[in-house]
Amino acid sequence: MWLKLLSGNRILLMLSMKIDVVALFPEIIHPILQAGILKRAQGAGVLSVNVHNLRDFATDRHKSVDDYPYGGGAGMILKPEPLFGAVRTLACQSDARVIYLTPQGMPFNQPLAEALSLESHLVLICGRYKGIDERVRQKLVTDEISIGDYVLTGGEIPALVLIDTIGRVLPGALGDYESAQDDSFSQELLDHPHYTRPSDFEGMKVPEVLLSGHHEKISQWKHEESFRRTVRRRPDLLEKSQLTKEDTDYLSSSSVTEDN
Ligand code: 4FV
Repeated sequence: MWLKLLSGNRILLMLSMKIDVVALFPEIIHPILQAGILKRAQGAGVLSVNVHNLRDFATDRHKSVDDYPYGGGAGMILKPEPLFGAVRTLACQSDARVIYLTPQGMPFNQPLAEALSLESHLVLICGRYKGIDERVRQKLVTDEISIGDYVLTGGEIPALVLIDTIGRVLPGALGDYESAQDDSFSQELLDHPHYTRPSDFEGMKVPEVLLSGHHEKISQWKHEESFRRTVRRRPDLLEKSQLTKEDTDYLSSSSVTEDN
């Protein structure tokens, strides 16, 4: 943790986060960490990610990590010994959040990512096959998180979703610190349309207001577009968002349905 002096003598408290990942296929995870914002965040010291092969914690001479389920049924279960060995080794000195990625977990979303980004140490357990022995969940796991209501072949991709989403909101990870502020979901509204040069592409023109330099009108356009897009595509998000008087007027106005 260290302090970074920003312009206008604002001080930024630089937190660094450590993430340990326990996976049966660590090779799936490495490439994603060596590119873009995640690579820069590690280079800037705000994030360190260590990926561990579960098989390295196997205790029997066959290095087995899975076995048949008691009570029968299809699929294999990840054994307790390697998982207990891994978590006890990795989370011993710290008050780490031990997160098991599973379809039975709490839904992952932006507010949860921002909450987890305040932690100093996460240990991510990636499942495989039918799942993990229940005693790991009872004794070691502090949080169960799902990235969505579908079934993947393994927990490696969900772990990467967490690392990427959390990594980019760590102070100092993104170039200009402010940019995560106006993302989709950070205001509980979907993001507004974006345009760049040329202002006229094959006859398709950029909205005049964006070329006006009139900041008040531009931010009003951005909010209205975000709001309309949210009304059309994700009205469920509106329950959580603070609506302006204009928003509620718009909702009660007839033009809601007209907007395609
Ligand atoms: C998953 C999800 C997920 C279930 C069986 C791994 C798989 C296999 N994890 N959100 N959806 N996990 O599908 O987090 O063990």
